[in-house]
Amino acid sequence: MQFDDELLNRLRQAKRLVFFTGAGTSTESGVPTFRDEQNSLWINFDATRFATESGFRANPGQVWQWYAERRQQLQTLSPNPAHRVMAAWQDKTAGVTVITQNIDGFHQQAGSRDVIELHGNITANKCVDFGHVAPMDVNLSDQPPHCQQCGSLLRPDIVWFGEALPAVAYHFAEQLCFDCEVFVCIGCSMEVYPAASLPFNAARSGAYLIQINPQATPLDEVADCNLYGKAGEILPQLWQAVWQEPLP
Ligand code: BV8
Repeated sequence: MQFDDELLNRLRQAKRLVFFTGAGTSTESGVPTFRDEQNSLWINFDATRFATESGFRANPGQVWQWYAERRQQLQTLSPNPAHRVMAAWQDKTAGVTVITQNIDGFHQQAGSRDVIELHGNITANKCVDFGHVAPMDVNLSDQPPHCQQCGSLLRPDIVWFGEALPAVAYHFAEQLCFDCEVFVCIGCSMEVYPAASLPFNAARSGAYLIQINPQATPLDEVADCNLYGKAGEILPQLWQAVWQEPLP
């Protein structure tokens, strides 16, 4: 893939760079997306039953089991070159932050140190009544375990539909949109708010906005550069074009 000089210079000279990622970043790791192909999660599972608090309360065993199966699947998968390029970039640019909608933890596994998880992490649990954080080694039995502090049911500590995003995480993410010089949006359908507002905020604040996605999205018309293709293929090529050296 050919990249234009302005794109390469912007990435070389940036002091503050944000990678904003969605499910498309993990597609090449084997993780299903949510909306864009026949095996996507919300095409095969009703999000109102599996990704809302009311759905969990109506059928806690079914929802707990569904997330247990997703956790088990993720344990057999691993980060792909897209995650590894973003991790390597933090040793080239002083201020690199990953803001992710993903809950798979692959950015941290790949070595990214500054990661903001807007929608939580699938390995974490909390209780449904008071949000008491549960120990990581909780028995992931078939039925949801009970909170050791209040006895209510445990649930995945992730953001379901109709739930607020973690306030501190979202505040820092919003601030980064105003401060960064380059904002790279990777594998996002731009359909889920308020996270999807962040790339638009960055563009309005004067950041150079790059989008990597095989499909067009609502962000196309405001991006300074749309790179149509797979993140796991484009990012290693972009690394080579910017730094003129192989990916570590
Ligand atoms: C909230 C966790 C209010 C669970 C998820 C306006 C403002 C605020 C809210 C709303 C609003 N309008 C509507 C809402 C409500 C709702 C919403 O946005 N609904 C949409 C669907 C219309 N938002 C909410 O409910 C949010 N909460 O607003 O609360 C509030 C406020 C205060 C106090 C109380 C309440 C919560 C949203 C989070 C929901 N949680 N998941 C789980 O994972 O099980 S949603 C899910 O969507 C994931 O989190 C995911 O990250 C997110 C976004 O999806 P994408 O990551 O973009 O993935 P998708 O499959 O859609 O697209 C994949 C893309 O990758 C595609 O473009 C594809 O082309 C591309 N791709 C594919 N392969 C590759 C690739 N790209 C690169 N390389 C490849 N190889």
